[in-house]
Amino acid sequence: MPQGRVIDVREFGNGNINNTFLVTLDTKGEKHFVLQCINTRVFHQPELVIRNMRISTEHIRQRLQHVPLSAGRRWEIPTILLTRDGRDFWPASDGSFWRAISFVEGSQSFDTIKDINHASEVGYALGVFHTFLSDLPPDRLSDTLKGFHITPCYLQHYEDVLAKYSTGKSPEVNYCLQFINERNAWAHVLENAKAQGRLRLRPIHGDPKVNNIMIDTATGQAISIIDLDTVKPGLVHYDIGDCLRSGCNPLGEETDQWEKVQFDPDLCKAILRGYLSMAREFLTGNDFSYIFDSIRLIAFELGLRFFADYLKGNVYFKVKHLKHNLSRALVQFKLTESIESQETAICNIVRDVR
Ligand code: GN1
Ligand code: MG
Repeated sequence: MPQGRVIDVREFGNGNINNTFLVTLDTKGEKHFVLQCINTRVFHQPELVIRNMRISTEHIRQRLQHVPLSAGRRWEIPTILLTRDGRDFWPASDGSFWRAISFVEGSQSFDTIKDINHASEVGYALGVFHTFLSDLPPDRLSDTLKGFHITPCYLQHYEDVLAKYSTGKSPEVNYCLQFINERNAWAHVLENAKAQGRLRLRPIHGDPKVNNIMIDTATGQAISIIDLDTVKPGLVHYDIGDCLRSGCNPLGEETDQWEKVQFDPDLCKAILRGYLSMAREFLTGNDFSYIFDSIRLIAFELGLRFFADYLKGNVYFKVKHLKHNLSRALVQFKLTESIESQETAICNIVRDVR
C-alpha cells in the first residue's frame, strides 16, 4: 500500500457501473491510487471479481518476465493494493465493497480515438492482453457475470421487460423496437458458432473500450489496459467487437447527435492492424470469419442493453437524466446501421489485414 497522507480524493473516469475515485497522497513515492466501490447489484460475488483480477494479472506478469514485449515497449499491469491487514478488498460495515488499485503514472486515457496512431495503439493493447492470456486455461477464471455478452440472454431479458413495463410512444422508441425486432434471429450468431464448436472460450477482458486503454503521455504508446472487472471466460470476439464499436465511433458513445453517428473504416483498419500485430499468432481461420459479425453484434447488443434498461427505469447503468439510456441506445443502433451498410468494405479490411 502506498504510504502518505491523503490530500485529495476525487471522482475519476466515466464508469457506468462502479464508483471510482482517484486518491492523491502527499508523498515522494507513488502519488496516486484508484479507489473503487464495486457495484454489488451487478457483481454479486465481488470476491470472485478480485480473484479473477489476481489470477489474470499474475499470469500476465509471469509471461512478461519470460517473453518481454519488443524492444523499448513499456507495459504496466494494474495491481491490487492490500489493506493494512493484508486483504485485497475492504468490506465496509454498510455492506459496500471497496478495493484499491495502483494508478499507471504518466498515462492518460481518452473517450474517443484521436488519430490513426492512437487507433493502432488501442488495438495493440488488446492484442497484448489476449496474447498474454492465450495460454491461461479459461476455466481457471470464474464466471463473475452470468450472461455477460451472451446476446440471446439480453434478448430474453428485453422480451421480459417489454412484457412487464410500458414503452410509451415516441418515434425514437418505435425506431428501437423495430430495430431489435428485425435482428432477432441473427443475434444468435456468435452463440451458435460457440455451440457448434467453431469458436472456443478463452480468457477475455470484457470491456476493452477506448477509455480503458492507458496511453503514455510522453510517447503516445499504449502501456496498459485497465478495468479488469469483467475478465472472465468468453469469446475474444466480444472483446474485438467491443473495442471496434467503441474505437470506430468518432462522436463517442455519449453523443447526443445520434443521427450523425458513423462507423469509421479507417480507424477499424488501424485498430485491427494494431491488434493483429500481437494476436495473429493465436487466432484461427474460424476466428477471422466471425470478426465482422462480432463488430456488428456488440454494437447491437450494447444498444439492446441500454434500451432494455431505459424501459426498465434505469436500474443497471448509471444515468444523468431519464432518457440517457434511450439516447445511448440510439447511438449504438445508428452505429450498427452504419456497420451493416459497410459490410463489404469491413470484410475486405479483415481480409487485407489478416
Ligand atoms: C459498462 O462501467 P463501465 O463503463 O466500465 C458495462 C460495459 C459497457 C459499458 C458501456 C459490467 O462498463 O459492458 O460496454 O458500460 N459494464 C458492465 O460504456 O456491464
Ligand atoms: Mg468496465
